[in-house]
Amino acid sequence: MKKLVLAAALLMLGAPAFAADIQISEPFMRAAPVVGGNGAAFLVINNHGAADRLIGAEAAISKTVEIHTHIKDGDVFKMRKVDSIAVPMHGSTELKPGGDHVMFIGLNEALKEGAKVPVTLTFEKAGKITVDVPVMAAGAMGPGAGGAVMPGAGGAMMPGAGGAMMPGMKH
Ligand SMILES: [Cu+2]
Repeated sequence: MKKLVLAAALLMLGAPAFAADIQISEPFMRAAPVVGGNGAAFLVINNHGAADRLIGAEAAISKTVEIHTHIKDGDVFKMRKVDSIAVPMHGSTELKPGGDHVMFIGLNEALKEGAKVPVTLTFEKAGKITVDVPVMAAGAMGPGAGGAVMPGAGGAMMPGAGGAMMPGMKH
């Protein structure tokens, strides 16, 4: 029943019917003060249809947008670009800090807390879905956490890395 209501709502908004199977919830990204730096967005992909895959993302806020995951290399978590993220049939996939995320490389502008950033996600079957992603505090762990900031996680810099953010801390 919930699915039917959602589908009807999307149709009224003029969204393509085929995108109704995919629903995005709890999107957020972290404030990032440095133009030319990096940002990351996190969200939950809910799939009410057949298995699908997130295959790309676009946004005007940065020169490059990639889909990233974290891999454990010894004791260190490192980010790595991936071609796609699987979304199971009638299941959900969570993009969250420390795991999968949408990565914005080379920000055209600073990401200020309180702003909303349109991000277009491309799915193999459902096509393109644009989400307004709210910018939360640096180090925020998500909307469900009440905007709680992980101590020491906001804007940690890796010494000698030319100002690069420490991947494990940033995401
Ligand atoms: Cu990343």
